[in-house]
Amino acid sequence: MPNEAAHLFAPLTIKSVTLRNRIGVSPMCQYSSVDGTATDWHLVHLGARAAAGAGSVIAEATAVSPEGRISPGDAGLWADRHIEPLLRINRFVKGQGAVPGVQLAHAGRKASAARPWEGVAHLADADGGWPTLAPSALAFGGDLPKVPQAMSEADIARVQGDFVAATQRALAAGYEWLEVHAAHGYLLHAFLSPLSNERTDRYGGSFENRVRFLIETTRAVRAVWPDRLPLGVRISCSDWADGGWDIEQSVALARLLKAEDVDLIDCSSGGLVPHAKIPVGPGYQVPFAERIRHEAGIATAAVGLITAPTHADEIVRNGRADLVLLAREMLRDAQWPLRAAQALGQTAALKPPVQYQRAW
Ligand code: 531
Repeated sequence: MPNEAAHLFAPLTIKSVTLRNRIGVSPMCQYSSVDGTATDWHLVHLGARAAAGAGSVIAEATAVSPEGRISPGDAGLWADRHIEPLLRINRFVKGQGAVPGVQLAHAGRKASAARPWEGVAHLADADGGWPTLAPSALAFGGDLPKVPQAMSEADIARVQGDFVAATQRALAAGYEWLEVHAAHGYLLHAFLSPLSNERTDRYGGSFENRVRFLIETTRAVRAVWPDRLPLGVRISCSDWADGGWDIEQSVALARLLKAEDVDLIDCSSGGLVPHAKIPVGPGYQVPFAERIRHEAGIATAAVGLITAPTHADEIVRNGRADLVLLAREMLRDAQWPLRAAQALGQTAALKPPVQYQRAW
């Protein structure tokens, strides 16, 4: 556990990787890849935020297989052709002093959907939709009514293999931080929650059975992701729904993931059912990060409606989380880290790029 005298601009070392500060760019879908391949958009989008001083820049949910995409525009690491364009981006990100990260994902029953600006709903087969997979044949509902196929043990083994292969490609693509996406109602989260997992085999029913798919997948990923590099897991700490997954189970899961040599839990919530009652507000998920950090003794990232530099700094100073991830705020203001350094009197800790220094 890093020392408690940390603040937003204190470095953070996990395994052999040091982040220059506690500010991370949260993985945010751009839906702008071409058959999974990154474009100039991604270079500019991620590169600009690295240049502006983020400690880590975590690339969007990146699918481990074509059917694991949320939309046809999702990023991918299911093929070797995906590597070179990402390597170019990651060399730039690293050259700007940020740690390049990626979130590996499988969208499960929420896959095969339109890009948000094209309607967000499940795609009809005629519009390029594809069959979806999940622990049980239960649809998410709402805009995502497709009933998924309940996965066989062979499907489970194949998808775990896809996560392993994507991890190996991520290493080749120059990433130094890997996050497994087990949140927001996607495949791995769907196995965790009793609201989406009605299996009667060893992957369903008890807590131990419902976490099995994530634990097995994380173990397989850890085995090929170098020990010297940080591995994180994003979870939804609560489904915010009766009978669903909750923070108590999340603390127990975090302890199990720590035992698998996971270095950090990225604490989000929701996404499992359309009727979740989420008390959204500034830092509404920070209490989850704080509880897991103290009760499971593992580093955590806080995310969710964090916009003010003083709020982000307070989260770190009070030991509520080790890292603060900004999502939409980073879309509004790529220069947030530089502005935060000024606001917090930390301009000695973070300089603008030399090309921009005369402007700050
Ligand atoms: C927003 C979201 C947050 C929390 C629960 C559900 C959804 N994001 C999540 C993104 C995709 C776009 C919507 C991912 O996690 C990939």
